Amino acid sequence: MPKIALITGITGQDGSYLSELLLAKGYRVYGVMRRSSVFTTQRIDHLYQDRHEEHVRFKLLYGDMLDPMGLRRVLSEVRPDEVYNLAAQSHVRTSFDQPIYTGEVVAIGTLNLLEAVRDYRDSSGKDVRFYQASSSEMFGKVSEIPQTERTPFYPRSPYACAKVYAHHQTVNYREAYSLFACSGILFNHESPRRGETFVTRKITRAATRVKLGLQEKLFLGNLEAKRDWGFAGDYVEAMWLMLQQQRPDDYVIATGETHSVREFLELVFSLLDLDWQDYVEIDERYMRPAEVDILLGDASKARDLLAWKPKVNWKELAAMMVEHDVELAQRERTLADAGYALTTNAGS
Ligand code: NAP
Ligand code: G4F
Repeated sequence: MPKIALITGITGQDGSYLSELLLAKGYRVYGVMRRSSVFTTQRIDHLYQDRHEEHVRFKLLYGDMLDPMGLRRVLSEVRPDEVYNLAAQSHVRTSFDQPIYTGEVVAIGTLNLLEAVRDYRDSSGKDVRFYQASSSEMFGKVSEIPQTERTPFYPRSPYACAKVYAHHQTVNYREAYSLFACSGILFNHESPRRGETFVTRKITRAATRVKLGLQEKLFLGNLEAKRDWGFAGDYVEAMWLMLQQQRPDDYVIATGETHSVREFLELVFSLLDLDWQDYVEIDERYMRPAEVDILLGDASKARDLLAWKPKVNWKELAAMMVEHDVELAQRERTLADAGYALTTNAGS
């Protein structure tokens, strides 16, 4: 019998890569998505549009992290072996504008799911395994560099505070109820599927559009913040590995390299033979009330116990995103030349 996985946040960046990975491993994959008035399945359309074998092993169900009864119904319908909780209001800047909503989805939403998983485990007798998408944002105002699983948390945003709550709840369900529950403390991971309001994708989208004459300026906030950026495709493999171990635990997943937003800008614009200083303007709207200055992860534990290490480095990641976004900009150029009005991303 194939294993069954349930993924919340299936329509997001990580949900799409994790679905591909699990389908390739022979899993049946069920995803929880929110009802929306517009299509939100662009990142996973390729998994069910083709009449492949995958088509019958991939299914979407409606659900919301704020609807505990609905989550219970989904669990009893799907009867999963593994549950991956990737759903979140995941944008840090937005969490300052919507702190309560972010807290409800990220913190209470995770608790809703943990409770549903515990009851489902107890009533079905299945040894269900749970993955929680924890974040390096929890380290916030860092007390040491690099950060490990033992580094204290010091969250600096409503999003990070909510992730700390969800992280501790996950540990507590492991200790209090013997749930096989793991947290991956993932550092920033990007890809051509990254949301366009996160800084790396905002930069690759803008630089490629500038190159093709579709955009004149790029407005950004703090260029000095440093992040440990990896490739999302590598990071979802770590999620799966955590749930295949003998015992549940928490792991830092990172590349061990950190770069500033300014360095990322320089790299991306130079790949397109452009000077970023001709196009970038600083805009206060993109500054945060409290900033995380530097993140740099030490993933030694994952390397030693999971045999995990990243395959794509920083420069390869930037090149992959630029290559993808050049194609996107070329398609936009063709539409613009044919007289269609284009919408641009509002940024965030
Ligand atoms: P993402 O692209 O923003 O995807 C978030 C997903 O959550 C989307 O599918 C979204 O659905 C869904 N969602 C939001 N609110 C929901 C709700 N109330 N009920 C059900 N689903 C809801 O995020 P990502 O980059 O894939 O990240 C995946 C997870 O890892 C998130 O929990 C994030 O906080 C965490 N994380 C990410 C990183 C990173 O660098 N990417 C690092 C550490 C941790 P819609 O499509 O309908 O909006
Ligand atoms: O790309 P960002 O918005 O990502 P951030 O805040 O690090 O959060 C991401 O990674 C976390 C893991 O550490 C995840 F948990 C979280 O869900 C999310 O995926 O911003 C990166 C840096 C920040 O310091 C920000 O201030 O870029 C700086 N920045 C400068 N100008 C900007 C901009 N960020 C955005 N989004 N937009 C700007 O114009």
